[in-house]
Amino acid sequence: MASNQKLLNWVKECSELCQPLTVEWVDGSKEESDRLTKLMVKEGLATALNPQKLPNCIHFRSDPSDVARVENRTYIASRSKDEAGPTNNWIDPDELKGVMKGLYKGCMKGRTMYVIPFSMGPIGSPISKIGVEITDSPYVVLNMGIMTRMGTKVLEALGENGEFIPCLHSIGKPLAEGESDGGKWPCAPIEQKYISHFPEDRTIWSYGSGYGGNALLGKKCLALRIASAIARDEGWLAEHMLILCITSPEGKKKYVAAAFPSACGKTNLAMLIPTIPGWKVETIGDDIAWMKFGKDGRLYAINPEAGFFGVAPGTSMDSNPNAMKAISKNTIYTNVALTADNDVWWEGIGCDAPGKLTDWTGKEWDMATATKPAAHPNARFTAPAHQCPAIAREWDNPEGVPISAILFGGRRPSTVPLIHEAYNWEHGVFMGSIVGSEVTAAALDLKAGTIRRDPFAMLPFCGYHMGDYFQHWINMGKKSSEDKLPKIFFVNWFRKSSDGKWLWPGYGDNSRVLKWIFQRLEGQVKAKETAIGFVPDANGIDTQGLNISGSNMQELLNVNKEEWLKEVESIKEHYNKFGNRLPAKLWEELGALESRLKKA
Ligand code: SAT
Ligand code: MN
Repeated sequence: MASNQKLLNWVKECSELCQPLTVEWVDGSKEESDRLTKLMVKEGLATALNPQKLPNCIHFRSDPSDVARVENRTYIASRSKDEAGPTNNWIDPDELKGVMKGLYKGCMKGRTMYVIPFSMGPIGSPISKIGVEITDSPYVVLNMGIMTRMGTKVLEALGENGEFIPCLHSIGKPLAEGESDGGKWPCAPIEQKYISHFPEDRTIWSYGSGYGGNALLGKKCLALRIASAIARDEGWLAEHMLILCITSPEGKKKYVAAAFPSACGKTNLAMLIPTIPGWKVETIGDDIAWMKFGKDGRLYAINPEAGFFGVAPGTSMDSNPNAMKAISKNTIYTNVALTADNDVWWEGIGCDAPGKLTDWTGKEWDMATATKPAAHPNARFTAPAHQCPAIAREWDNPEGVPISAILFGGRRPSTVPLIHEAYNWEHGVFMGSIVGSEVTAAALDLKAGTIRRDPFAMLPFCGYHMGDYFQHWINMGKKSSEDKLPKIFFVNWFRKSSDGKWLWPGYGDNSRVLKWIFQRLEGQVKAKETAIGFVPDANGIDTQGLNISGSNMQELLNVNKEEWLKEVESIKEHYNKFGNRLPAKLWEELGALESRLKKA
């Protein structure tokens, strides 16, 4: 039982407001997750999967309206609108709290209120933070048990006077006496969904959705939106980045962090199996990095999470064998399709559907006649990080790992070369600020296929004014010296030829690009100085054993002046959105790029 008076008071306040049937403190034990699983299976909300094929795995089908983050219902309710900036939805915090208190009143009737103490990052690490999520969703409890360090051990670490971030969540579907969910995933209609952040109070209030980033409040809400505001105040970085370790054939290790927008292959890169002999890649994290300077002036990163909440479709033994192995047991599947013998299936799993399936909506599905995918494109797996065969031994080291390189990237069919390197930190910040990507299914309310700017892959996740966030990145570079700061690179695995074909094989062959980065860090390889940064020489990328034509390679590394001058115009439009809070330094970088291009 908790001894933290602030926590006890808050739990009491929430239970008086939400009026649950009972309050249960989550301990994080195996008995507890077994009990909750059984309960949900019994109520028809979950399916226990085939224990021979997928031991201790369960399957959930969400409501068809509750399948992804809802950006148009996500709010940064800072005291002033200007503080939230042009990229966030804003409502006055008092007004929003008023509306939400109305919704929370009695919202847990007929349900259990779970109190989930959790730690983002290894318990006791100087970089970690403790949160407590209150929820009426056992699905959330089970997922948080995988995605975070959860339960009694966190309460102990919190102690009597420890600080925690309060995260209140309700699915927004009270039950009348004797009523049950009737086997249907409970959630509120879209206009009642609110994913709200109060950055000054360091508080999260989420209502109406049971899904992923809307409901697992440690992830995007705490570890990115609230943490980014804390990080600005405390002088560190909370980023939407994977972390990996690359080891050369000589046994030298380097740690790399990389920011790509959602569904651009962060998980695949984090778990990559190199196709070049002698090189090794190990995983530290696949989605979020918290980074602080160490006493030695280097930037140290931890993965604040303890599991992977990955996109299932497209994951196969070809695209990501490490992920496939990681999700072979103790995994929660959401919105994938089921086979007749309760195995899972999804588009891009690497084999045809074995007979008729039940699709993610619960209907019979036949590959021969299907008009819609069997798995939702944003179907997910939730799996413990330690189950990944490529997990680095140091993945949960409380000290973190020293970062040598930071990568930015996105889906860019044209213009952006396979890889280029920034001239210095500030040029690298410029690169981060112009990240853009083709839109995919991870965000519900955007048109697929268009390109949107997604600076630092943080567009939906920055908890304050993005112009100030850019300035914070510039300021971070002043805290150390250029030789100790990570070098910054920009990658693009998604460039296409003029006839619309992928130019680069991607996946394991991305190790060839990582090798170039490694060699640049070691000063082992020269590069070509172009208007946009350093680009590999014609023979810079190791293509041995790869069936790729010289002309494709040339196209991949090409910096086209006309295309880039168009890009400059589009960056100006992008920058104008931030008004006078866009750091002057970035306008300077853009001007310098333009004049380099014109001279080229
Ligand atoms: O639903 S999550 O926010 O956890 C995943 C994503 O959309 O990137
Ligand atoms: Mn993500």
